[in-house]
Amino acid sequence: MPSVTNASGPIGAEVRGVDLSGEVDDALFARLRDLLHARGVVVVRGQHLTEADQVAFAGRFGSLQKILFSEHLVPGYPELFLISNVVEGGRNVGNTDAGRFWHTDGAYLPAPHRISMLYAVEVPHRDGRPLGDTVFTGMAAAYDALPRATKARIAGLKAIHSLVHRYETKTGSPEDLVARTRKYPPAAHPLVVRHPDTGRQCLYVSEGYTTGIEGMGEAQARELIDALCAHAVRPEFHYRHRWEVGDLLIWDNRQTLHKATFDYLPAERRLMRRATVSGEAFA
Ligand SMILES: O=C(O)CCC(=O)C(=O)O
Ligand SMILES: [Fe+2]
Repeated sequence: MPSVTNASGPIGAEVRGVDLSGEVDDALFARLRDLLHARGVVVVRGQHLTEADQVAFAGRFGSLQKILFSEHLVPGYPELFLISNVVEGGRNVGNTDAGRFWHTDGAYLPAPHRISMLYAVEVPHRDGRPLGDTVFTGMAAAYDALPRATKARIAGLKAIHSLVHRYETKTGSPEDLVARTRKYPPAAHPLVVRHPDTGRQCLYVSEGYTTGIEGMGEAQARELIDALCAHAVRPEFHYRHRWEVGDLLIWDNRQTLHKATFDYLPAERRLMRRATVSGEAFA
């Protein structure tokens, strides 16, 4: 039987004693899916997953996102890509840029990604401790903790999320990458979304992608976005994931933000394999 331990904050749970390689029975899948909805982030420890295992398990949650633009696809698996600092033959084997700022995956799309999952192949360590933690914040708890006046102020507002903006304003982005991001025009989503599975209200805003608020002047919108972002990333809403090789970390993009930690050196190898479940527009 799986053992499940909730993290101390509002999000995060750890599962041990299950094997997600090969066939995963319906009862176990339903249990993990329900846990993910309840806790926002779930780590299943101690896995040995092939690419095919990861694609099959991720596909139980819905249709998988073919990767939009990455040089770091896994040959033969268009639904997987690599996040890594490893260089082989003078070339990065994975994306080195993912998660430098608080964000939720695919917020710049009309139908943002529903669920993402990373499988840890290599994890850097120093003095026996893992490096490169991924930090999550719970957006249902963040919404609940807002002052009543703020909840009233933001009800019904829509925010603009832009990928283009992020790359255009970032120095050092290769021009061809900037050009490719222009294919994804900004998308508008409610500032407060109702989670389709839990029914909870979640704040939907991020440092990384949110650039404006519909019908609001730029300065005023910036001030509101910054205040909401600062509130959302307060430590009491966090789950900090400390990686072990063989972790499958699954998160629900509709109720969390996340950010990677770049505290490891180029020689300290980190290699993650990522699958993404497509989502739908918010109601
Ligand atoms: O590498 C990480 O810790 C997270 C990167 C990220 O933002 C993602 O995979 O969506
Ligand atoms: Fe991400």
